[in-house]
Amino acid sequence: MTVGSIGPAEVSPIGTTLERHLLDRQRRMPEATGDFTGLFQQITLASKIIASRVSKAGLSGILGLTGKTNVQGEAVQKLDMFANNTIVSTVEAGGHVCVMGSEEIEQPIPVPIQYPQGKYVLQFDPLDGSGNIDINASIGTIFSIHRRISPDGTPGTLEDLLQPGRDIIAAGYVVYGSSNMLVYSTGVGADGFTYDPGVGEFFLSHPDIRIPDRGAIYSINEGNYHNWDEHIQRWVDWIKTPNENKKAYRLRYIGAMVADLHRTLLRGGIFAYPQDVKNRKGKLRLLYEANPMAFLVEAAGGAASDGKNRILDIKPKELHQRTPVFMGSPSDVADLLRFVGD
Ligand code: P6P
Repeated sequence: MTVGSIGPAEVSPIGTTLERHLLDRQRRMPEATGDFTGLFQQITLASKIIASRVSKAGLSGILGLTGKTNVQGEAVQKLDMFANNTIVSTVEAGGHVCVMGSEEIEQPIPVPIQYPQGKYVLQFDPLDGSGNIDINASIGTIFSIHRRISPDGTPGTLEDLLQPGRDIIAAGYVVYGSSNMLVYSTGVGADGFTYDPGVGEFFLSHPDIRIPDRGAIYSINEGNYHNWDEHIQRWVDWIKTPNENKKAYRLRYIGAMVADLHRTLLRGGIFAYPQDVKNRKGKLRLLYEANPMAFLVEAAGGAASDGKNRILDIKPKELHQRTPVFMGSPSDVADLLRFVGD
């Protein structure tokens, strides 16, 4: 087989890079202009830069690489702002987006007028779970892409950002862990790519991820038990109690939504961050945490609810609004809803 003749259906001898996967997808869409592929490549580049800096974060106390002044005496941004600025500067010049929304920035992020105002809208949590950095636990980047609804060629608007999750055209995350993985979906199925730092590329390692119908793990911060509503307390008491119909579920909680949901996608089970007396609307953000992760979970065959409604059906009202989150294996989410619905 000569390398040049490999078609999309054949497996390349070097494995399938993310770029190859995106180009194969583009070739299957005659109307594709390459804008989506270009935007995705910019996001991927930003994630590689972030991964490189995150891997050195542990040196900050020694080399002043993070959050202090570095060896040249330059002020160095905190990692989450570094991640935010890396994504913004990598994407804005590409001409594929008209506006961005970030957990780190209060207002919509406009694309400078010297750049084309593209047809897409990008929202992201640049470094989810950044509290885990100091203990070298997993963190991640979460993103979602919508099409703009404001007139083409004009600066993007807040309304472009306040679209429901069901209108997302693609979403993904990068988890910076024992290995760095990127998982994305354009709506049907989710594909996982593992980063090879020696090559500097993501390679397809988890094609067509499908979440099990039921798992054996529940993921929730039980330290909030006494702050929860009674029906959540009853659900947690039930899920960890064995009976004649079920074993006790095991508790796993990494403290970074992207990592807990990555495990949930691969192993099944349920991730929950309910509302509580301190966070009556929940803690997690709808637009750049819950929506993209709900899009991915549903694309992999799972379910994602706020306890009453499908998360992707929520009509956003504010850029940083919060929502309760229950997502994972469909049967596990259905069990939870039986308690919440009581
Ligand atoms: P808690 C990280 O700070 C985060 O936003 C999510 O990634 C994570 O699931 C949650 O908060 C953890 O919150 O209150 O359990 O530390």
